[in-house]
Amino acid sequence: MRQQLFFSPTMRDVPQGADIASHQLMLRAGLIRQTASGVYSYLPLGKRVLRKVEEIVRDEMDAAGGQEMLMPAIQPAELWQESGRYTDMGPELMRLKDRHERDFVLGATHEEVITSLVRDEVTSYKKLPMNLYQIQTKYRDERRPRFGVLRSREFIMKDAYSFDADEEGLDKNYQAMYQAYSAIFTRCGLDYRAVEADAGAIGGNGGTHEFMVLSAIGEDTIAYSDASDYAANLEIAAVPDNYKKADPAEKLLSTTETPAMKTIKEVSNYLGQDPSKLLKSLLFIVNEQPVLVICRGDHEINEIKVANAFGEMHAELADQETVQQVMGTEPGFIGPVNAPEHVEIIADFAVKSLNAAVCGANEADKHFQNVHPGRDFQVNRFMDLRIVQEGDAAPDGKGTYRFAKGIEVGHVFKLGTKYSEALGASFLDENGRSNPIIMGCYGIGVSRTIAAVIEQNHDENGLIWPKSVAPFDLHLLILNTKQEEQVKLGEELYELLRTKGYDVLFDDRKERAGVKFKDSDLIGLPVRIACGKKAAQGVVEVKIRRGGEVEEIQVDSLIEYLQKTFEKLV
Ligand code: 9G3
Repeated sequence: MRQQLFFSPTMRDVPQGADIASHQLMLRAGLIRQTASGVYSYLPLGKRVLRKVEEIVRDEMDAAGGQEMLMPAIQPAELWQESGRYTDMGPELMRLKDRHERDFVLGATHEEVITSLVRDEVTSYKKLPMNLYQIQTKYRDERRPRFGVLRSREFIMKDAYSFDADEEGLDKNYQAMYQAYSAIFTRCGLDYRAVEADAGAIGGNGGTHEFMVLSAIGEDTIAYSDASDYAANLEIAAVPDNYKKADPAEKLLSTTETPAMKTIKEVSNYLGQDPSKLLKSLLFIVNEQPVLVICRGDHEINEIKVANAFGEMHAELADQETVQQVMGTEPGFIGPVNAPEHVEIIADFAVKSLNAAVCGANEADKHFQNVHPGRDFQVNRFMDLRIVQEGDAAPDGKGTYRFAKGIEVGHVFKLGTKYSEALGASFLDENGRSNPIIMGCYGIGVSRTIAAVIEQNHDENGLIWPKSVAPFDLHLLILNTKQEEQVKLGEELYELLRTKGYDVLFDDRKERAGVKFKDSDLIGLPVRIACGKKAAQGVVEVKIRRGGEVEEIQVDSLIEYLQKTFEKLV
């Protein structure tokens, strides 16, 4: 490709509003341009990278038994009404009406469409297992799109759906996808971890893993063990129940004036008690029922674990007046002692060991001291309810938790029969009995993967493409287009390299050498060949972008040098 006519406008300066490297570099190197907030055009350079990533995805998905297809982005609302998600999903689900005033959604995902397709076409166990996938544009109306294509409102996803007659079949498909994802992200040159995750908006009853690319700008926090390969999204990272039962109470329960002392910090300072001796009491509403959730004062309640404790998707904190109405006082003074009968009390495991704690007295400006969980109040269930902290014991009994930030690029779910039952996708088994099809679903953020690759592969001069996803293999430069011998050598090499199968970006522009070098470092192709002052002697300068090594190479040994170089290249 001759760069003179190639549509890849580069930018010298960091564009306003682009706060992370991948967003800045995708704009500056001419991969994308913003069309609207969270909506991007992929320019030819960006489209080439998309195609490289998609080809790796296709290769591994097909090898794992996936069958590629393509579903519509415009989906009839009826399907989402059948699954119940038309009302469940908020403004993030983009909705529209057609010319006949019929309701449609813009596809945020495709469980409804694929399940309705399969229910009409697959009715016998003989047609199972099946794994269908697509690479297609998704729409999610993010409230605050940011970080370029990392959190955009339109993005490219590979989404796959597996269909099995039984759980063993699902496990096999799940494992096949798990392996395929590991191969895909490895081939993209990514440093990633597969972590246990929360099912979130999809529901389903089985396991689920997220594939996280380690990056300081990642929005997710990974909690991993420093002595095993256990890793989980912080949202669901578990703590083991290795708290010993409390010693017997030594003192009687007593009431203390704590005027306007509401927060853990205020009460702890006022009473001179360490936060780990305090009880934090939060009133949640789950399934319209009030639940008092207790944890140690130095811990944080994990709302997702509270919801999961009741098999719900959401558990929200009660607002001030609900607390007043249910507990008889304001949030800062509620507690489990003498709590109203109908309020269920659940407590984090760590509460078990306290024997002289402090908690709200369910009266304004008063707290109890010397509270003993077994004596002064009953806990319906001790559970793992808190957000783990670095240093906590990892649940597999090996080592302790460390945290890292991650970018979610893949997510695999065991769906079970949630959608097949909701939409009536069943099959006749060998005994002629009808059963709901067992499903799994598996997503990769293809456009997000590009940004993740950039986050892990750039320096102060620009991009550093891993060879597997680079938009071109080589950058061939003529340093001075006024020098006849440089032009001649450049043209000859352009032909030669292409006949040898290299994908070449040929910088034939009438620009100064300095500009060409800067643009070449910015675009970040793996290897750069410059025809400069020594062109007449048949010598070119070759630079490896990663590491910056530069060598002068005789043209007649260039092909051999490139073959050896590409073998070693990441
Ligand atoms: C929606 C909207 C946003 C969503 C969803 C639905 C996330 C939604 C989860 C999934 C699950 C899997 C198939 C490929 C792999 C991921 N955000 N999820 O279902 F309507 Cl607005 O998408 N889907």
